[in-house]
Amino acid sequence: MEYIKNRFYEKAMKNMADLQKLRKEHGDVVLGQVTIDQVLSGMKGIPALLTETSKLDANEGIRFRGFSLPELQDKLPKLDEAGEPLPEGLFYLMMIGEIPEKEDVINISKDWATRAHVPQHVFDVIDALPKNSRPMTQFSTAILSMAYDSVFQKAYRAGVNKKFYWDFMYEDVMTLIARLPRIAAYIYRRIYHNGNHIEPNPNLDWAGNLAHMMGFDSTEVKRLLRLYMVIHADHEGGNVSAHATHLVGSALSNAYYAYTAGMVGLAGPLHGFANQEVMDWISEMLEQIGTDEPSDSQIAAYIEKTLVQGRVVPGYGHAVLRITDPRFTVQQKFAEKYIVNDKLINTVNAIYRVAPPILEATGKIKNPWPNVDAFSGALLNHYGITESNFYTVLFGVSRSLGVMASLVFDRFYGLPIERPNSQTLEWFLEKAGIT
Ligand code: AMX
Repeated sequence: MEYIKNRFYEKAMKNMADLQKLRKEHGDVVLGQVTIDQVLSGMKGIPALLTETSKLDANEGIRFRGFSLPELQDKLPKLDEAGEPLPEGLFYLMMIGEIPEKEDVINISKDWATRAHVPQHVFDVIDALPKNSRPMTQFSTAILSMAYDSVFQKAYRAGVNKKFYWDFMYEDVMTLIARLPRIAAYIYRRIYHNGNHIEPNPNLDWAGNLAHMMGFDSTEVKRLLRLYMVIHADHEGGNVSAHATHLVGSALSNAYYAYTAGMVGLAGPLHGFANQEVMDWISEMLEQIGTDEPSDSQIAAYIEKTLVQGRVVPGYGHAVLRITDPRFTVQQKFAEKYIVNDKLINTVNAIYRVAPPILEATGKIKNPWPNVDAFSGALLNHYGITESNFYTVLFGVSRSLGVMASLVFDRFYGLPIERPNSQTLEWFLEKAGIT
């Protein structure tokens, strides 16, 4: 679908003059001060990255090109009015900056369907790994194994002019995204369904096809995965998966390398793996209490115990947000709309009642409210996707939309190799006047 690429070019080109002006004429404008605390607390709050696709506000949550999640649920094209928006539409919005027409979304679906063929060696690589290796290990390894046919890499080696880098990057990005549902579903069926694989249906949308290939053909699961793929797609540029992708891409690594870097970051328990940790933590709690309908006071006691053990309560807290994550609320509303009396979802809601005041009372946790991962597992579980070890792969498939769109912008804007400055402890001590 050449016209989508052309639209991206036209829109992004309009920003180029501003960007060049910023660099040439306003490069010395001071953006703020950096404190020792900011550096030692993970560079929080330092404006250090240029990311177009979405912006996170601590007190409001994520906006994609200015649109909140509820606005997107209302405005992005859906297959039917009662359904959820197609993630293809969100990708268009992140790339072009405008809400697409339904036709644009269908065209992206078709484009991805034509690119979705996964080379046989990728399946061979997955099959060569032990079946019990973590799903994220299998996923990242599979992605990396596709790097050999990066068109960006080939063009670079052939000496293409740097002003065309973005064009080749766009091609890789579209192909990579297109292949992910097949790869994710292959890993899922390999691990949990004895390798009894399901072929893609090229007439389905990207998320619908993922549900289909995982073995779920109901309208309900397709609707859930469309929602899931939209809400996990992007969270501005500084989170670990987005930042790692961007950083590795800044060395002109190809999209497969850059996205793999993002995925191994997502696999960490403080980031995307938290969606599995939430499920493990709840299972442990229910097992120890001995009921699947715990009371608020039993949950409170278990949270206290977790804190005393020096562990985190997964699904709670955030590096930027200072409110209940709107991605949590969107899922909660989805459950209220479609699900009646699910015990696990009741427990998740009970934790939401109980946890924030306890976390707040510690005096050190900056955000006592739930994040996206506190709810997602319970929803998947309700619809029969019960294998929580797999959940971070689903997060990763979705996250490709944001980080890969950003990678095209990075190459379009010609952003340079990233190289912040590091200092020794002695230097910090001197700055603080301690030595
Ligand atoms: N349970 C217990 N302690 C927590 C906590 C939680 N949910 N959230 C934060 N804390 C602790 C931190 O570990 C830190 O302790 P320390 O001073 O002893 O090292 C202290 O509170 C201050 O941390 P913070 O500034 O509030 O958070 P942060 O920016 O350092 O970390 C996050 C943010 C998300 C990693 C943290 O809140 C956390 O570990 N949460 C649980 C894991 C989780 O849900 N991660 C998913 C986040 C969303 C995502 O990326 N998918």
